[in-house]
Amino acid sequence: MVRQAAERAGVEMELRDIHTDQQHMKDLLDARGRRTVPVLRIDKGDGDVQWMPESREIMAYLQTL
Ligand SMILES: N[C@@H](CCC(=O)N[C@@H](CS)C(=O)NCC(=O)O)C(=O)O
Repeated sequence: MVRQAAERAGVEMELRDIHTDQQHMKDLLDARGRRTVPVLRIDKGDGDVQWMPESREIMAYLQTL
């Protein structure tokens, strides 16, 4: 659903699969302490990175871009 919302919003994003990439799994666990997905990793470009969980919240955010 999140991927479809991103496509509808015309937002390009890198897809990271924690089940096929152990580094992505580690990054998620380091950031969130849990492996629940989806999580949107927002790189603000100034060194600040936000990890946004919850598909509904992510989809709402994508619509603001
Ligand atoms: N309320 C969350 C539910 C997320 C959720 O249940 N994710 C599942 C996969 S669809 C998951 O990551 N389960 C494994 C776990 O929580 O460790 C959302 O809508 O994003």
